[in-house]
Amino acid sequence: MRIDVVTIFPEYLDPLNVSLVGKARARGQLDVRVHDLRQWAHDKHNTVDDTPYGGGPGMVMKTGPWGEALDESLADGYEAGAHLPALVVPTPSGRPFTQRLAVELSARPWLIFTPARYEGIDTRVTEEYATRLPVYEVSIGDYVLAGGEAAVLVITEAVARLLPGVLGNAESHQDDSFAPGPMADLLEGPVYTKPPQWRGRGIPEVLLSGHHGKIARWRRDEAFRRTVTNRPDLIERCDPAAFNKKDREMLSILGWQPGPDGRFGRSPEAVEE
Ligand code: JB8
Repeated sequence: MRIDVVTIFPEYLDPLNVSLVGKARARGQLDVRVHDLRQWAHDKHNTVDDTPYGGGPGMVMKTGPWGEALDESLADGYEAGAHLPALVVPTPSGRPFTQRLAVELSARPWLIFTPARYEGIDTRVTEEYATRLPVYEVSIGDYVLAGGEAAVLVITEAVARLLPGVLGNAESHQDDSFAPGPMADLLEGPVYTKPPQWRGRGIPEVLLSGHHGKIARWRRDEAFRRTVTNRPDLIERCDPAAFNKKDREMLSILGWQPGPDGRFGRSPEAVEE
């Protein structure tokens, strides 16, 4: 996969040289090019922003530098043999970034990220490139960053670990919270390793029992416990056909019952805390 990033803070992307993504680059599985947007700002002060039409606070990133940066990055990638680029635009107004979207992006050969600063990029830039390319406006969560660079780090890591050969067997992603697969709709429960006693705290006996069936059931119960507490929305939107008898027992213990539509919700008599 090829990834281009155009930014006014190229140093902000230095973490892409570290750990999983850094290793994928060193192995040639990922070709990352970081570009300084100011290369394409031609006035004396390398201006990339201007005041917003219609007034209001802050500044807006200008069309000119982004247009030249994207045209040149596109031409360079095509010459290098890459094809079907998709533009990924981090913005708090974008669609939520999810594991499903990470999987979709990981199937593309070439991503171009345009992390903005200030109040964002003049809308005509994404409009223009959307006539030629798939454009994904993406938000990594309901909070506001000072710019899109941290979102690029997040999205790149989530995507890179899905590329063939990037994760070793030891760090396989089959069972991750949010990975498509058996645990798709529940969070993962607690995990333990050596030593067996630490500051008076032991290991749940079932994990030492060697009963694989009981261990799997315990893990699923703990997954329900954690999901009910931290992400009740995940239970509410679950297809109830995904729950077996033991699942339903656990949900009942946790104060959840099927409603008229079969979907689970918190029992009316269940009291918080
Ligand atoms: C200026 O919170 B965010 C985000 C915030 C931003 C920009 C991009 C993304 C650009 N502020 O996802």
